[in-house]
Amino acid sequence: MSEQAHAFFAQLWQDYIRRTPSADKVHQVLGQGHVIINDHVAFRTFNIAPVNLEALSKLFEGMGYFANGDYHFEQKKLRAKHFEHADPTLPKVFVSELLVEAFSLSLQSCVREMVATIDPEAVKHPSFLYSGTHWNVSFEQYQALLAESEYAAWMSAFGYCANHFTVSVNELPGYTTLESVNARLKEAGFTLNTSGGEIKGSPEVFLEQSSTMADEIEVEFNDRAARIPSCFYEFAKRYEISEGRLYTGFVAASADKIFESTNAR
Ligand code: OOG
Ligand code: NI
Repeated sequence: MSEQAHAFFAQLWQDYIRRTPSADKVHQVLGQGHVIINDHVAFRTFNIAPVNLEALSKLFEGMGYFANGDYHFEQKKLRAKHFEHADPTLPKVFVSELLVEAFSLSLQSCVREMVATIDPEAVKHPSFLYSGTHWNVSFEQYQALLAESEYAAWMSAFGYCANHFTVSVNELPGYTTLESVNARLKEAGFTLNTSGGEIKGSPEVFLEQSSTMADEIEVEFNDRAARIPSCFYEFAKRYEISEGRLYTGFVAASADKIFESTNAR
């Protein structure tokens, strides 16, 4: 089961770097030849069958993951869960879903049309999680979604893929603080997400996080092409909740700001 998960993340990474040109550069700058260990990977979806959080949870549970935390984001109208695996070399997984019924009827119908193009059979295989978009919206539709929900607009352009990978700073040779990681990234020319401060969280909540602002890439909409924010890289440092045991959860107040890494700069 763990072998299948390792193969899944290798495929997911290949798909992610196609729309995240800076990911390899992050590895070069921070890794200096060492292997980078990822703390977690994040996915986005809509709360509509057959692609809701529950459906995606089944894919991870099928790979040996178990759910271990629920999160709510009232303003952004999202909810999320995180998953962990008994194999400590596998990343944790953070999956959120948009509460579609909380938005305008026009957003709802646009999203429902997008979801209706998905073959429900495809959702039964983990490769669905890097299957991208199953629809092709116009740039005008993208902008209409953006006016209500950056998350909905991002989904319309990129669909199913890793939204970000996350460097585990605890396992990063040569660095002990997130401040020093951030300083190195800025020196190398990366733009960090400053929403809620460069560092979100603290040792008191057992988790500190920072992230780059998403790369901008050209996306082919059905009427024209446009450069828009794609995916980003996150950095996480975890603290012990008891001797030798690092916190494995997430912090909703910090996650709320990490979501903004796909905002336009
Ligand atoms: C997820 C944002 C939350 C974290 O580590 O708190 C998150 C997203 O942007 O889809 O990844
Ligand atoms: Ni994250």
